[in-house]
Amino acid sequence: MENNEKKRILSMYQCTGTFTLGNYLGALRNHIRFQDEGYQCVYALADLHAITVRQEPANLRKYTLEAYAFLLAMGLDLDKTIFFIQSHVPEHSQLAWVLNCYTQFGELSRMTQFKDKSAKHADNINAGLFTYPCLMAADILLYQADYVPVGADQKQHVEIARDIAERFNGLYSPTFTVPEPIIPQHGARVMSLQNPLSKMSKSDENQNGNISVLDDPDTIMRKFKRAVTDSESCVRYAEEKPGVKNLMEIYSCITGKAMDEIEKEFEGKGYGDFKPAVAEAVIGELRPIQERFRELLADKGYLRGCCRENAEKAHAIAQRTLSKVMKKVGYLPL
Ligand code: AQP
Repeated sequence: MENNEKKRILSMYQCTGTFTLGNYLGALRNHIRFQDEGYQCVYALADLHAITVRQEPANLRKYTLEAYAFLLAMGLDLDKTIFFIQSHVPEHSQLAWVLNCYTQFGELSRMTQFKDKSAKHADNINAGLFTYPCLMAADILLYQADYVPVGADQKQHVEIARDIAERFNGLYSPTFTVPEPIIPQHGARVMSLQNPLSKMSKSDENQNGNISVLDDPDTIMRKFKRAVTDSESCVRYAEEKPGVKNLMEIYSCITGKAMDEIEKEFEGKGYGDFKPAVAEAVIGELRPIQERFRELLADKGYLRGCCRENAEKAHAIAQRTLSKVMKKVGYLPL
């Protein structure tokens, strides 16, 4: 049941690979908490966005179902949160087209993610990559979302969604809620274990740099043991020690310990003790989720049922917004 009194939070995740520890600690874990903090959460897997970069079809299907099961395994509660797959709700593509026509070429040209991604995928600078922010605006505006939790890299996309909403509301009459970006308080930015100056990413070519949330304990231990640190061998939180700083942030995020507590815990000990301790904390955090994930993934019928039911719930909300929009732009009703 839709609860009109609760503020609505919208978030979507790309299913272009297995989630990393960065996605988990920086976003997913915090976002799931919103469902118990008095918000109505509408979450989705952004498979329409995913194909702005070429995907292997079988992998996209696999990653989508796995990501769906993973969020449920983490505790996403379908009685409180609507959780669906973007391509199952056609209103996203429909509204995106309309919003394309209310967004200027110049605005889209200024998006830093477009510049970054087109530099990274120079052989496939497709129109979808360019108009991605219009689809993202549609994702948000369809649900009349009040808040969108974002990392700093996505803030520009929420701003353009706000601009598009205000423009449309101004041209016609109030149609869309103008969304606010929120940066969750406990959102750690997890860096690559091999290059602690760049963020941990699903698409990192060096798989030793990222921890996948489905990595087994031995792999997690091995990756942490190989993590790039420095020659000082002292567990100290400092900007000039980005590798150690990153490991301390991961450890702190999981154990809840403050930096000075961690420094004290490892006083007189070197990285040979610290790195396995971080690995153990991560393994312990992920173990119960991985177990639940495997049970859920074995029950594809249940997962498909959840996808269908939630797509219907999402569609019911999205359709209301889309029909208002169609009426306002002057489309002849069927
Ligand atoms: N390293 C990170 N630290 C903290 N937060 C992170 N997020 C991503 N990486 C880190 C946050 O995760 C959420 C979901 O992200 P996404 O799946 O939509 O895509 P992304 O940000 O593009 O993640 P990746 O892993 O870097 O994917 P690729 O490699 O495909 O580009 C977002 O809230 C994001 O901030």
